[in-house]
Formats: sequence, structure tokens, C-alpha cells
Amino acid sequence: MGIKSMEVVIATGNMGKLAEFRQMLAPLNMTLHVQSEFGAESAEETGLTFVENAILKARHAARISGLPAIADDSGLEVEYLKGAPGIYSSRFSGEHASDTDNIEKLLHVLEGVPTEQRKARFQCVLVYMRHAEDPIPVICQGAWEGYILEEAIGDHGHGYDPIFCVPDMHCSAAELESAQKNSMSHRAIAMEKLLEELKNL
Ligand code: ITT
Repeated sequence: MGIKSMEVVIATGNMGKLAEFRQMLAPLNMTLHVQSEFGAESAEETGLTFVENAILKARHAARISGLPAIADDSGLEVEYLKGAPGIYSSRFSGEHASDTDNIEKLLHVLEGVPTEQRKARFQCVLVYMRHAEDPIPVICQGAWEGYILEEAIGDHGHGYDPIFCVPDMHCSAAELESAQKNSMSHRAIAMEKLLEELKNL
């Protein structure tokens, strides 16, 4: 079966990620389902790596939907914080933290830290599982280098985008149009690799 006629479930409850998936996959004509259509809660992220968490999410979505699944586990690594918040990015300021809470906490922790020590990178791991018991998930990774600004700028995107400076563009990720972000982000890089792998399945 070609990738164009594929039917998959996207294993995320994050609407920002979902919008990016839809835009990146639109040219392919795949039939995309969302895990919420199948009415179950999100998987618990008990892994200690992006890879483990992405597998947990993909397996869960494949199980509840009976469809092949694509999952994303991603996060922001800040050099000054030795890679934190990393896999805990969505929970940085608490279990049910909003994007604004997380941004405020990160800006607070980095208060007074000079630009050259504010290097950061977004990480994205995408996992594709043909079914819930798939013993050889397809795993692809992408990273996006930048640094943390001193205040939030821009209202596109999601998560930490307003405080993530994209050096080549001299602006925050939240100032980029979605098509621009989706051509260069950590998720875009991982997705390009994943689509290449899916062609060979
Ligand atoms: P799902 O598990 O349902 O996909 P989630 O938001 O819990 O949603 P993660 O566990 O992968 O997803 O957490 C990733 C966090 O990293 C996310 O909540 C953002 O705060 C941040 N993040 C990831 N990709 C991002 C991006 O493209 N722009 C800004 N922040 C991003």
C-alpha cells in the first residue's frame, strides 16, 4: 500500500502539534484520525527518554483505534539547565501547567543569564507503529537549535515558541508563519525522515 492511501491515527492531545501534523501531511492525502475520536485518555508518559514516551503514546493510540499510529514526543533542552526541561517540558511548572506557566517559569529561572549562555534546542522524536504489538517501530528524530529570549514575542505556534529565538530568522518561532516553521522545525526534520522511511515499508 502506498503512503498516499494510508489511514493513520495521530497520537497527540496537543492541538498545536496536531495543526502542524495536518499541515505537514496535507500534500500526501493520507487519511488522518485523531486519538480523541476513539474516546480514550492520553497515554501516561512514564518513560525516561523521548523515544520511550513516543512509543508509549503510539502503542496506546494504535491499541484504542485499531489503526497504525504516529506519535510525537518532544521538548526543549536548555544548555544552561543541563538539558532541562527536556522530556518534562510540558510539565515544567507542574502537572497541568499551561504554555504561559511554563514560559514564565523558564524566563524566571534564566533571569540575568546572558545571551551566550541561553542556547537551547527543540527535540522531536516521531514514532510510527503499524499496530499496537509492532516489535519494530519506526523511530525518527529532529532537533532545532536556537536560544531563549528574555521575553515572549509573537502569537503563532504553541508551547515555548514565543521565547525560542530562531537565529537565522532573527525572530521568535512564534513570529514565523506556520508554513515557515513547518519547513525548518525539529518536527519538520523528523517528519521528513519518517516519510522517507514510510515510503520503504
Ligand atoms: P501529547 O503528549 O499529547 O503529544 P504534550 O504537549 O504532552 O502532548 P509532549 O509530552 O511531547 O506533548 O511535550 C512536549 C512539550 O514541549 C510541549 O507541551 C511544548 O511545551 C514543548 N514543545 C514541543 N514542540 C514544540 C514546538 O514545536 N514549539 C513549542 N514548544 C514545543
